[in-house]
This record gives sequence, structure tokens and C-alpha cells, in this order.
Amino acid sequence: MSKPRILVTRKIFPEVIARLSQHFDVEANQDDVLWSDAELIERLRDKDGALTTGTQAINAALLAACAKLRIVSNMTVGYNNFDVAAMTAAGVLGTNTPDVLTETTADFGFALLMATARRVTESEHYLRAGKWTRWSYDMFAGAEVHGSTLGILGMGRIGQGIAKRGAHGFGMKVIYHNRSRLTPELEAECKASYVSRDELLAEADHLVLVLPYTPESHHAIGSAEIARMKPTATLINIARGGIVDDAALAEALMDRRIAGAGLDVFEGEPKVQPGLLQVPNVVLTPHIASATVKTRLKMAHLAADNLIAYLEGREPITPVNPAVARNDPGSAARS
Ligand code: 8YV
Repeated sequence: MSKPRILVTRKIFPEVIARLSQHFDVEANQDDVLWSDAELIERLRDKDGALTTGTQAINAALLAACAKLRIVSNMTVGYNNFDVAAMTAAGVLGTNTPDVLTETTADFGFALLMATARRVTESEHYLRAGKWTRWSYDMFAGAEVHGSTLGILGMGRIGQGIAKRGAHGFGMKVIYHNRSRLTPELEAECKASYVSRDELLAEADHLVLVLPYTPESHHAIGSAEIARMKPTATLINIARGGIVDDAALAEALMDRRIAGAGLDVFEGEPKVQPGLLQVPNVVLTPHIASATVKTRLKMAHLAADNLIAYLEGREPITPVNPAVARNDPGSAARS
């Protein structure tokens, strides 16, 4: 029997490609060419599965053109590149990579918070530019981290990781807002109190965004929300571009309506809102929150595990639309 055929859409660890090759006939984009939608469809037409990285849109048009496709395995926890309803309707399973990146991403959220509050990159640019000629009492004086109020919008696994770091490591008061409230046990573990969205905006000294990107969360933070924040507050986005109105944020930072922002994700990335590049009080990183070698390898292996399990007739490990796997339509139900 011939092996199932899969496409790996971006360059990933060679050892994971080697592992996949033991199970599948693999076409891998190890030259890391950025394909257009049409080029992606052309390569995916004859494939049973795909390993994607979150930058390829899996939508109704692609699904209609790729009738053999049974699974798309994202090497990410966020899957806003999936049209889940269209995938479910087409009988295509989607999988993601939760858990393996939680602590690493929470570490980075905290790194960005601290860099922003303590003005790390702004002061480094000053030093590199040769402007540091003497000590001054208020030079790059920033905001306190320990003992301050940490606000978290979106209290999933990564949000909880950030809460624990703040509460247990830095003695912060932790408040959060989420679609659903945590259990009392989890709230106690995170030492976090549930508040309304308005209270969160008004009370946080440092507001970290860790919610998924959906039509409802588009521009969840715009000029009206920023206006409710303390002028001394910092805003950290490690969730997704589009949750923050970047143009409104750039203006607010320019006018010092909040003290600073730390951004790992951007609307329309890798393009960055030009205004953000002009303001000094923002720390900018290129979507690297999960980027440690160890974690990226775990993510790639979990994405491979999902493909191997499902295409070999077993339960997927981390499905996002498990009904597809339960109904197990396979190619028969789609033909
Ligand atoms: C990925 C991420 O590196 O997992 C996620 O949701 O945002 C990152 O870990 C990124 O999505 C790759 O496209």
C-alpha cells in the first residue's frame, strides 16, 4: 500500500522531516519559499495531510480545491489561520500544539513586561548611540514590577502561567478577565481575582493580552480602552496582531497616554505599523514568544504526532474540531 502524502509548508527541523518520512511520502518546503495561496493549493491538491505554521490560511477556497485533504496540523497553539467551520464542513481535521509551549511563552510574556516597564531596549538604544555621558537621577526611570498590579486579559494556560510568575515570583496583585471564570482552585493556584473588563483596564499597572484572535477580539484594545488605562500603565501583546488597534496604540504612545507597550505580534505582520517604529516607549519583537530551540522542537514533534496518529487511523492528540475525528469521514465520506 502506498504511503499517505503530506506537505510541510515551511522549513522545520530536519529530524522531524526525517521522522515524518518514515510514515509518509513527504513534500517539504525546506527552502522556506513563501508560496502564494495558489501555489499552496497546487502543492496540496494531491496530499492527505499538511503540517502548517500558522501563516497559511486554510479556508473554504483551499478546501474546495484540495478534496483529498484529511488533516491540517498547525505547529502553533493559536489557529486563527484555520476557518474551523469550513474545515469541519469539509471533514478536514485541524490540530494545534497546546501545552508544550505554555511555560516558554509565559516566560517571554514576562520578559516583555519587564523590558517594557524598565525601558530596557529604549535605554540600550541610547547607550549604543553614544549618548550616555553621565548618571542622572531620573535616567530611564521606569515603572515598578514587583508589588504592582498585573492585569491579564485571556486566562487560558499561558495567562495562568503569567499570573503564577507575577503572583509567586514578584509579589504582584493579579487580576484577570476572561470569557469564563476559572475554578476557585485555579484562581487560588494563580492567586488571581476575576474582575470586569472595565476594572481590569482601570486597575492594571501592567496589562498582558493572552486571548485568542477571533472576530469578537478584533481591536479589543483601541483608543477607547487605552483611555481607560492608567497613564503610567504598560500594555503587553503576546497574543495576536489585530487584537490591538496598532495605529491607535502608536498615537497613544506618542501622546504618552500610557507609559509604554511591549509587542511580539502585529496587525498584518511581518509588516509593522510605521507609527510604532517612530515611538521610543515600545519594545518590539518579531513574534518569538515560543522561540526556544527546545520548545519549537516539541511543537514540531507534536504537529508530526498528530499527523501520524490520524493518518494511521488513531485518535489525534490535540484536535481543534474533534467532531471530525469522531465521525472519521476519511476520504470516503468526502468523495
Ligand atoms: C508560533 C504562536 O510560533 O503558537 C502560536 O500560536 O503564535 C507561535 O508559537 C507562530 O504562530 C508561528 O506561526
